[in-house]
Amino acid sequence: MTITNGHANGHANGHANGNGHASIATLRKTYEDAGQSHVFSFWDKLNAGEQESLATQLASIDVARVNRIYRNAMAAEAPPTADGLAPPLVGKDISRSPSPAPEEAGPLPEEAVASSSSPDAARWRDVGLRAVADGTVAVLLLAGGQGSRLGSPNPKGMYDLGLPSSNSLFAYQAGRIRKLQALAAAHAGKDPKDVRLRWYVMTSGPTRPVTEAYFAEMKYFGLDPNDVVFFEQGVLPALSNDGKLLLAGPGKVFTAPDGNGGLYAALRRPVNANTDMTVLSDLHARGIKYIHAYCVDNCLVKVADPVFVGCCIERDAQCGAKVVRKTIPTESVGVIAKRGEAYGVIEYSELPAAKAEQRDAKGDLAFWAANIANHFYTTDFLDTVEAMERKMVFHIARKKIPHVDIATGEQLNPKEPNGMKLEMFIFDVFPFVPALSVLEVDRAEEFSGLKNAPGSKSDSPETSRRDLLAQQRRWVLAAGATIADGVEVEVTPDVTYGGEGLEFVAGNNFVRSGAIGRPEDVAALV
Ligand code: UD2
Repeated sequence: MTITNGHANGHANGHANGNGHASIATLRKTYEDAGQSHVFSFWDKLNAGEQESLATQLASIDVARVNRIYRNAMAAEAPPTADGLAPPLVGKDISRSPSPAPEEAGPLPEEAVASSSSPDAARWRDVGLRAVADGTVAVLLLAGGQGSRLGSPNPKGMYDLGLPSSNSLFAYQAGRIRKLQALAAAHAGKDPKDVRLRWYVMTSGPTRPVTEAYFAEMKYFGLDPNDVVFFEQGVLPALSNDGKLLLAGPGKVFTAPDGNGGLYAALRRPVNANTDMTVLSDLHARGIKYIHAYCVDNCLVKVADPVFVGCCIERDAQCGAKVVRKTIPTESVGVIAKRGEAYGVIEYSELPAAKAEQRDAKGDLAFWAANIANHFYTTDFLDTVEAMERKMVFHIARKKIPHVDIATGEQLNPKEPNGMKLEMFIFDVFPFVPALSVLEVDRAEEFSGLKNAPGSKSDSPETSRRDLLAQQRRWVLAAGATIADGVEVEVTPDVTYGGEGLEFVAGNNFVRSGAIGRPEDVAALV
């Protein structure tokens, strides 16, 4: 059936298409009612295929919800009004975050924080290893970020730090999963093939195809492909500062991942088009009770860390978060703080300078508990997030967004932020949690972010490589070996998870740099 579609200029624009284009008029009306009709500015210049793809994309966007999210995000960002009350938020979707404004937050009380260096850590490790051996633990990797600051064309997990092993971040994380499976099996006296850690990998539209292809090319780093589940977070349109959808091109709205807090909605969506299995349904089907969620870009991450998992299980916590001591007031990390009766994270982009600079009686940073995007959840808790999601406010990330100038059709690449991406933050559920389990860990052993381009002074490929090899040097020396100056000895996760099991290097003096993935690799380096 051919539908003709009269235009203002009388130009009949028939499409051989079923009801797809009968709804163009409906789509136009929806966008006009939402004050977003400019997205059709170049419609007449698009060919049939381009019109089809734009119509499909526009139909997939709930533009009224985008407007509500924009209004509420702007209201949440606005300072409290003269009467001290925050501006009202509108719509059924989003109400004010339950947390008091960052200005009212207080430092985290010391008694709220457990430490991985406490004598309890050995017991926590035992509890965690048993949970892994019992198959009740899974790993959730946040890998949907586009890594724009790093400037790499590929997803961050594929980044090669130039290590002797050439292992990527994904390879290290997969290796740690494999090693932990073996450690847990040995700890519980089980057959290693019976102990499996399921790995849920959250990608975003832009990172999914390349990530899946890389895992396949690397043969899942020796893991069973059936234990690796890819799923995808949602996207949201990017907006101009006055809330208008930005066009990436004449026939395409600019969309971006909806923030790592998009995880929660993504857990409830089928993991791919060929199944109705969701991450949540899979967790329940497999009796998985505990999840360790972590950031792809931390080269030191202890994947499914049994000390952290055990600590949270013992404290009967629904959610947990690892923290390290913040270095400087301006470090780009969220801080965990007391917000009302609960603990919540204030992101670095929203922490008032006065709070960032505030010092305690000892002269240390009052807001010292740096969030390292390393979280624990119970499956039961994840089941409850949908209800609280509507209270979670989207955050505004002001960015430089390439777009088409609606008036001239010119493609613009701004040098300054010209618009915003709306993101939900993964830690915005913490205010709903009565007792967040906070575990302080040693930064040198557990946190080195890969955020910035090569040559940057912090959080760069060079600092990641330095911190990872420094950690492994400490392990090798502690195991009784010596290393000549300038020599780099890498010990991959094939031989150790956290420095254990390196007895085989004792008494050796390493005079050549290289990677040790098996004890027999030592001979070539001494
Ligand atoms: C994150 C934390 C910050 C601090 C810092 C430490 C959040 C919101 N902020 O800041 O408090 O812990 O890390 O390094 O967690 N990601 C997605 N989808 C998205 C956006 C991000 O999966 O839409 C992933 C991303 O792949 C990465 C993680 O979330 O694994 C953190 O994202 P980021 O690097 O954008 O966050 P950052 O460094 O601004």
